Amino acid sequence: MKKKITLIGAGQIGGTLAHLAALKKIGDVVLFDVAKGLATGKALDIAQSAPIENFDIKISGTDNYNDTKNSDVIIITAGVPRKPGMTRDDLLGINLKIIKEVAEGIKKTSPEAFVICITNPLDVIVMALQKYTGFSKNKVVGMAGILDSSRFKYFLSLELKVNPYKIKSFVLGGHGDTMVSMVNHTIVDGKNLSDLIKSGNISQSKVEEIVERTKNGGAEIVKHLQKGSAFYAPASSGIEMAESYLKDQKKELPCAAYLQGEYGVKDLYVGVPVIIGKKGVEKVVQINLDENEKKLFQNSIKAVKELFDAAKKIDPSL
Ligand code: TXD
Repeated sequence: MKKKITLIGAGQIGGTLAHLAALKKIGDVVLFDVAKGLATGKALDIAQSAPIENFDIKISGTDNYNDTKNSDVIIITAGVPRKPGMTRDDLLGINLKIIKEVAEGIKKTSPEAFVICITNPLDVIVMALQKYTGFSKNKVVGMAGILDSSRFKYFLSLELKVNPYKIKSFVLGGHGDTMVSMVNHTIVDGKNLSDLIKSGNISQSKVEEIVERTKNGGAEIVKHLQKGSAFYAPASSGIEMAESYLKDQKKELPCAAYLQGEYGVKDLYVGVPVIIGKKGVEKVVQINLDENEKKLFQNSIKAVKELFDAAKKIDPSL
C-alpha cells in the first residue's frame, strides 16, 4: 500500500519537498496551499516529469483539507519566510495564526499522521502545533537541527577538503542564534575534530568562525536571495525525517522534539538527537555534555522558553 505524504504549504520548500518525494518515490504526494492554483500547478508540473524520471507515484494539488485525509506523513511549511534584516523570531505573530489554522485542518483528517513542522520560528511553532492538534508528542516533530548540522558539516568539509558525507556531527538547541554546534562530538572521516585542531589541521579560530557562519546560515542566504529564504537544504532535511519514519530506518537525527525530563528539561520542544522510526520519535538520545556545552545548551533553552512565553501572550490558550 503506497504511503500518503501531504505537504501543507506549496511554496519554495513545499514545492521542493514534493519534487524530492517524487524523485525518491517515497509515496503518493498531496500538495496543499491556500494560494489559489499554486499547489495544483506545481503538482502538475512535477507529474509531467514522471516519464523522464520514471517515478510512478501519484501527485496532486489542492486547497481542500478533505483531499489530504488519512495521510501517513504531513510536512508543514505553511507560513511566511524572512525578509532581509528579519530574525526568525520576527515571524512569530503571523505564523502562529497560520499554524493554528493548519492544525484545525489536519487534526480531523489525519489524526494518525507523523507531522514534521518546518515553519519558523521553528521551536515555538512546532510546540504550538502539537498543542493545537493535540496529537501525541512523539508524532509531532520540528525540522531544524538536520539543516543546521548539515550547514556546519558542509562549511567544515570546505575547510578540511573532505567529502561532506564523511563528517558526522550535530547541532543542539533552538533553531536560532543560540544553537550549539557540537564541536567535541564531531568526527571528520573517522577522526575527532578536536584532535584535528590539536594537530593543526584546522585552527580553533577557524572552527569558531564556522560555528558562527552556521548560526547565520539562513540569514546569509536571505541576504543573497533578497526575496525568500533557503529551501533546497531545508527540503532535503525534511525528507530525511519522513523517510526514517516511513521506512522505519531508526536514524539518529537532530530534531526539535518534546522533552519530558531529558537533559533536565520538561514540557518544551528543543533540538536534540532523537531516533525516528515507525512509531515516530522513538527515543531522545541523551549525550554527555561538558560544562561549556551544558551552559550553551541552557542558554538556548532559555531563548526558546522566552519565545514561547511571547507566543502565550499572543495566544493565551497555548
Ligand atoms: O530550518 C527551518 N525550519 C527553516 C524554516 C528553514 C528555512 C525556511 N524556514 C521557514 O519555512 C520559513 O521561515 C517559513 O516560515 C517556512 C516556509 O518557507 P518557504 O520558503 O517555503 O516560504 P514560501 O515560499 O512563502 O511558502 C510558504 C507557503 C506559501 O505558498 C503560502 O501561500 C502558504 O505557505 N501558506 C499557507 N498554506 C496553507 N495554509 C495557510 N494558512 C497558509 N498561509 C500561507
